[in-house]
Amino acid sequence: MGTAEPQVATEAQNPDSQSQVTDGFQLVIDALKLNGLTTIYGLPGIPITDLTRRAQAAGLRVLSFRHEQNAGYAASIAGFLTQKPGICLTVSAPGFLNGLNALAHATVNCFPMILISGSSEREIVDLQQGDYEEMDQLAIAKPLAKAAFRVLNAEDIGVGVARAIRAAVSGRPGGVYLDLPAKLFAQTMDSAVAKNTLIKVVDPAPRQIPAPEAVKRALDLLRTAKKPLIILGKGAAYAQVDSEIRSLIEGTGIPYLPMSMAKGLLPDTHEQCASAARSYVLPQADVVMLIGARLNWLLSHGKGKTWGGKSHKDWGGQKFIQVDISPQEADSNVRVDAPVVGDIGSCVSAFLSEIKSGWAKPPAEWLSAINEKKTANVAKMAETLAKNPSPMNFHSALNVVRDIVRANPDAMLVNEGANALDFTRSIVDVYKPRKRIDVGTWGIMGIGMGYCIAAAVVTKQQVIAIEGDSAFGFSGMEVETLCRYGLPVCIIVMNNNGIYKGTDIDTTGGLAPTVFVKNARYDKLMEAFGGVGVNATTPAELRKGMEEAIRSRKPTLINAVIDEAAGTESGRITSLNPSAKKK
Ligand SMILES: Cc1ncc(C[n+]2csc(CCOP(=O)(O)OP(=O)(O)O)c2C)c(N)n1
Ligand SMILES: [Mg+2]
Repeated sequence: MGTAEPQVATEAQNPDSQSQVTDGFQLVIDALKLNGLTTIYGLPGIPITDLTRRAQAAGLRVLSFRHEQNAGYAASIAGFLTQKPGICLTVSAPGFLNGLNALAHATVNCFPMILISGSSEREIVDLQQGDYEEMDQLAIAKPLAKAAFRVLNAEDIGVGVARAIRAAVSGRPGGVYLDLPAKLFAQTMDSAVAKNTLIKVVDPAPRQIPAPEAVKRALDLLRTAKKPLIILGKGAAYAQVDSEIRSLIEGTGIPYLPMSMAKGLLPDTHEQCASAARSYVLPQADVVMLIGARLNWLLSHGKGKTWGGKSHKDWGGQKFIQVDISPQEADSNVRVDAPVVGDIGSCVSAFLSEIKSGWAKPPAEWLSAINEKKTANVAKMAETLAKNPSPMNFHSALNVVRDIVRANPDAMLVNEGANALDFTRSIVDVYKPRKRIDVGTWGIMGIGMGYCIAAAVVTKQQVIAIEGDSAFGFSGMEVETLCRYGLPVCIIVMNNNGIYKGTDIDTTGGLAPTVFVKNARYDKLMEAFGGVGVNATTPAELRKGMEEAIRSRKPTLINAVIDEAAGTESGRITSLNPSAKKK
C-alpha cells in the first residue's frame, strides 16, 4: 500500500493533540461512519473501552448493554430491519464468546451483522503464553460466521471494514467477525495518508437478476397448478419490496402463507392469507412457490405428514418453485422443480412483468375450500378467545394483545417463549411489514430484550414484547438498559411459573427442572430501575396496563398471571422432543 509503517502512539504523539496524526481507534470510527454505520451495540472493557467513548464523542450512537449476547441480538435484528450490518462490539475472549451466539444466530437467520471484538496480543496468543483473555478468536468465529477477518495494521482498517460490510450484506446476508487486536488501536498514522486508506463501499448488496429462462420455467409450472400456494419467508420481508410482493399475490390471486417474520408483509387479515387454514393448504397444494423461505424444519422439510406424505419422510407430491438468493438452497430437502436464483426484489419484478399480460386466477374450488376452512377455524378461535377464565390463560391474555396491536399497527412486536410464542403467532395479527420479530430459525430463547432495544432505536416506534417467563429470564437484566435509555418498550411476561407450564412435579421430592418460583413478580424488576411495573391478573388489568404504556411511552413490564397448567410441553413442537414420545 506504500503507507508509512504503523507506530505505537506515545505520550508525545497523543493523537488528540496532533491534528495531522490519527490512530487505530479513530480509523475504525471513520471507516464505520464513512459507510453509514452509526450505531454500535456493545459492552466496554479492555481493549475497546476507549473505542466506545471516542465513537460516542464522534457522533455515533453507542448503546451499552449488560451482556454481550443481548447486544449481539440487537445488532442482528438491526441488520434485518435496516439491510445494513448491525455492529456489535465486545471485549476479548469471554465478551467475544458471549457475542458469538448472536453472530451464529445472524448467520443462520441470514441477518447482516458484524461482530467486532478486541483481542489480545497475537504473538502471545499464538505461542499460547497465557495473555490476559487469551483466545484465538478468529479461528473460533470462522465456522459460525459467513466470513471472518483480522486487521493487524492501522493502514488495513479501511479494507477490513469494507470486506466485513460486503460479506455481511451481499448475496445471502449473514454474520461477519472482525478481529481487532489491542495493539491496533494505538497505532498512529499520518491523517492524510490514513484517510486515503478508507473505503466507502459502493453497491454493497448488488442486485442479482434471475435468468429469464428460470423465471419462465417457474411461471409455466405455476400456470399448471390447480391448487397453487405461495409461502413468504423472512427473506421476502428482509428484501423491502413490499408493494411488489403485494402486487404478485394480488395479481395472481394465489393464496399465501406467511412464515412468522413475514407476517404483515400483507395484513394477516388479507382475504388471500391462508394462515388460518395452514394444516389444510400444505397437504392439499399441488404447486408451491417459496419466496425467501427455506424448506427447513419450520416447514417440516417440505415432506412428511404436514405435506400429505404417508410417513414423516414421505413426500407429499407437491412441485416446488423456490425463489432464493442462494443457488445452493434448492433441493436441500426435496426436489425443487423450478429454482429461481436472484435477489427477491429482482425475481418478483421479473414475475410481475411476465404476468402483467394476464394471469388466470386459481380455480374457484380451491379458493372456496380454503375459505371454508378459514371461516370454521376463525369462528372456533373467536369462541376460545371470548372466554374469560380465571386465572387468565394464553388465549384470554392474547385476545387483549391482539386488540392493542390492531389499534397500534405501527408498533413492533417482539415474541419469544414456547406456548407464549406459538399462541401469539397464531392469535395476534400483524398488519405491516417487518413488525414481528421473533426467535427465528433456531427457536432461540434470549433474543427478547436485545430485539426490543434495537427495534425501539431503529424504528422509534412503540415496542410490545410478548415473553414467556422462561424466555424473558435469558435477557431480563436488560430492563436496566431500557430504563437507562428511556425506550418505549412494553414487556408482557406471560407468567405461567415455568418452562412450558408450572405444574411439573419431581417424583423424588426435589424441584422439577421446568418450574420456577411460584407467583414471581417480574414487574418489580422494572420498578427497580425506574420503569413502570404492573401486575395483571385479568384481561382488563392487562389492557389498562398496555394502553397506559403506549400512552406514556415509558418502559413498562406487565406481569401477566397465566394459569400455570395452561401450556403444553414444547408448545407446538412436542413431536420433536425425544422424551415426549416415550410418555
Ligand atoms: C437458548 C435456548 N435455550 C433453551 C431452549 C429450550 N426452550 C425452548 S422454549 C423454552 C422456554 C419456554 O418457556 P416460557 O418461555 O416460559 O414459555 P411458555 O411455554 O411457558 O409460555 C426453552 C427453555 C431454547 N429454545 N433456546
Ligand atoms: Mg412459561
